[in-house]
Amino acid sequence: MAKHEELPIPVFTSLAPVYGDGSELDEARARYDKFKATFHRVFGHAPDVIARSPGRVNLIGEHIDYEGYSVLPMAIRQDTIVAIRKRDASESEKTLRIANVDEKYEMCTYPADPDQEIDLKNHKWGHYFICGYKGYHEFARAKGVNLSGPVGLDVLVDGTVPTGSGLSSSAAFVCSSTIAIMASYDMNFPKKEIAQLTCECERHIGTQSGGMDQAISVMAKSGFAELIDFNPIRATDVQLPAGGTFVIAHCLAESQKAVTAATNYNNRVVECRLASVVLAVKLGMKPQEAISSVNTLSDVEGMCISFASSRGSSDPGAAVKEFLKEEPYSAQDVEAILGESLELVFKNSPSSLDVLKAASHFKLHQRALHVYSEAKRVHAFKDTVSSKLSDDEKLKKLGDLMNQSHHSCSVLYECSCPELEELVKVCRENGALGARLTGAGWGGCTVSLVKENLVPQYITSLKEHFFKSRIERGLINKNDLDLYVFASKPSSGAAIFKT
Ligand code: NG1
Ligand code: MG
Repeated sequence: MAKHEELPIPVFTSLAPVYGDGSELDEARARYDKFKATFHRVFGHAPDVIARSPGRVNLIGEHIDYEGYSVLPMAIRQDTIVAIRKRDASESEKTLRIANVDEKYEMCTYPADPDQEIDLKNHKWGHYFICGYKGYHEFARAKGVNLSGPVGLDVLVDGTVPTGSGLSSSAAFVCSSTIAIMASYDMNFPKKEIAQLTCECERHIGTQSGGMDQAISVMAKSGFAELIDFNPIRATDVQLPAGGTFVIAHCLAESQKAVTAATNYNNRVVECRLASVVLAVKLGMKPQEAISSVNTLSDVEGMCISFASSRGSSDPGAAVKEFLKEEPYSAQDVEAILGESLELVFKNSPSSLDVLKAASHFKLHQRALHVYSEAKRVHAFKDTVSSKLSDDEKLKKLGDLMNQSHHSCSVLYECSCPELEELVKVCRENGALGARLTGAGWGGCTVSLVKENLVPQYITSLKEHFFKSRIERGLINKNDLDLYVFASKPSSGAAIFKT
């Protein structure tokens, strides 16, 4: 039997394989009926095809995918659906019209030219569709497929993943767009190729993302979390222990990653790159060779472990403690070690040059220690799940690992924020076995592991101790509470619906 990741995106003629057969299916039916009616109202035709792709919650393994390390997310029920109808060129002008069921997002219009530049200085919600559009054309071209375009597209989007929340609304949108575009050309490819492709698509928005979000959104299987490996992308099913449930809660600070990339997300990618190149040089590699061949901390892990073993340890962190100073590095400090200006080191990466402009120092020691320790925690999590411990013992250990992960994100990686810290504290005080920020951080959600039988009471306590005062302050509407705190089961990945 072909491996899961070798299979193409499933194509369905009904919603049940994705949305089950309970009340969720009834809700999905109502949503899709309304969606199709809206499409007809806006564009005067029915769509050719609809694709869906879910958001995700990352259980453990934060800010390490772009360093080449495995992560362990699960898909959530909330998703983005994208409907497309191709207009042939004779029918009207060659434009992409992208509408949203949510009126707060105004219709965006773009030229149909797949080589258009995305105007990153003027962020618009429709840019995420264009990421998929550009990326899919590049992919097809590389495969030698002729897309006989450009034509015009009518596009409608409906997303239920809360934005800026660390639940990957962006990947849900980019993946569903890319897959809908692919399906509108009546094509399909193995999931692992689509996971790789969609990751490259999303980089058109200017974040130097790893591939976790797209990989899980494309490859998820209902009932399982997945261990995602990179280079090459691979997904291994992880059956979570019985008796535990993951609860997601929003700290109500929104993180707009596409807008803050230079100081937050891309900054950390650059710091990790500098840490790995400096480590390589300290461990004996020639600076020019390090600059040209070392990109991530996983590239220098072997060298770090060789050093560690000379000290009787197997922990690459031993090399970090020995060779990277705890005090922040200035650009000049790093340039003195590398014998090269940082502008030249990053000359091929405009978004990294933006980081250099915005940064006054680089915390190489802390970022590298986080990455190496977090990479180990992912494997400890997976090993715990498949160990012979009782379910209760497993849950306790998984909770501890989640707490350690949060500590590392907060103290070493500094991607938390006061609201997330408060919420994590409230989660732990109210019975979570473990709680941590999830996703990029700097706002967004926490994920906590809770004994299944305590979930209703736990959610009530979070409402009381975290959300109530925020409702009183008018930050959120009481009726929307269930959007901000909910339990989540592992759901299924991307799908195509032919109507
Ligand atoms: P979110 O939470 O969606 O912003 C981001 C990256 C991931 C990963 C996490 C941190 C994108 C699309 N996603 O996720 O690849 O690096 O942060 O673990 O940039
Ligand atoms: Mg995102």
